[in-house]
Amino acid sequence: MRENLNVGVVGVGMIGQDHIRRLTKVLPGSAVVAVADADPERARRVAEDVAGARALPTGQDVIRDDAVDAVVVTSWGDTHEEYVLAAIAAGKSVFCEKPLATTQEACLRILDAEMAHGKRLVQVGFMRRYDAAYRALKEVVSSGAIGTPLLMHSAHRNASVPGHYTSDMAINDTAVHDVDIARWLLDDEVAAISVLVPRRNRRAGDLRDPIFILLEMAGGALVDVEVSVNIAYGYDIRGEIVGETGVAGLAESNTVVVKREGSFSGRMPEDWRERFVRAFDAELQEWLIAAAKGTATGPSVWDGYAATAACDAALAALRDGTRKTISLRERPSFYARP
Ligand code: ISE
Repeated sequence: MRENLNVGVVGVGMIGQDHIRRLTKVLPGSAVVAVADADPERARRVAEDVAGARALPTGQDVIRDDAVDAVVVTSWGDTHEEYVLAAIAAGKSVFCEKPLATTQEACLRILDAEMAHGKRLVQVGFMRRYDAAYRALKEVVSSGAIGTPLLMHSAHRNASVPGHYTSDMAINDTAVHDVDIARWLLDDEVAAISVLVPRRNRRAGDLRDPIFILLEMAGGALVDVEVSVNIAYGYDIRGEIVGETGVAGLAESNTVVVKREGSFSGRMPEDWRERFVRAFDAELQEWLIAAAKGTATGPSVWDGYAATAACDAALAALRDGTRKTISLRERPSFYARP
């Protein structure tokens, strides 16, 4: 097992730089030794700020570099397949930010490659599974305290989104988290999906915002997902599960309530980096531990495939307004439930 893991980072935008910060300043056991980005000048600037890191021309160069033991893929979603496949071919553990890939066909190519390799190498960045509040919610549901889950309500609210954000990203870059967390909390697969679009938020420009997604789980539970990406007041993640004998839901994420002048208030996170900062730390710490042993744990390629398959169906439902059924490949024992 490697004592100190040399990590290569492919894609040094917002999340890539945040992961470099946690790998070099927060978590023990690793060093960032190589970075690359579609913008070479940005890669050069980022490398300058990381002791011992080199900016290389391409993501492939980072993955192939002999000094790199393991790879973090934080590039554009459309490029994830190329880089994850290259890491598997190089036999290097890889942390891939969500989505695993932007189509289910691409996810299946990764799945076939990892199975051919013979052991897990890929962890997918579904960080909500490492969030203390979601872990507490799963504990309540798994304990049977509220009976069999019947419904789940999920709301995913961004205060705003960057200019490059598209209506499709509301599903395959944003709602993909809600799909994965519903699968994880309910321990079930999505069997069918419908998408409705209410009147547009006037702050949304050309984006279809908000959107309403209905997941029909294979076991019979229903999950409704609200995706609002111009909600203005803050970054607000809601989750509640309705069981036969009770309900369990995420509490407000603020740690302090201020009461003064006849009112009370609490702080809203600005964005996902603030709301899930501890969860991001925990997921990367788990990855480092497994990568030091030359493997991967946590959210798997199967989880990435199942979430993207649901998002593919949601995009199709968004386009023609009809309900879509989802039929996944039979789950291989290689990806058996833990
Ligand atoms: C972003 O990529 C994330 O993963 C965040 O968790 C999500 O809230 C945001 O909407 C996405 O764009």
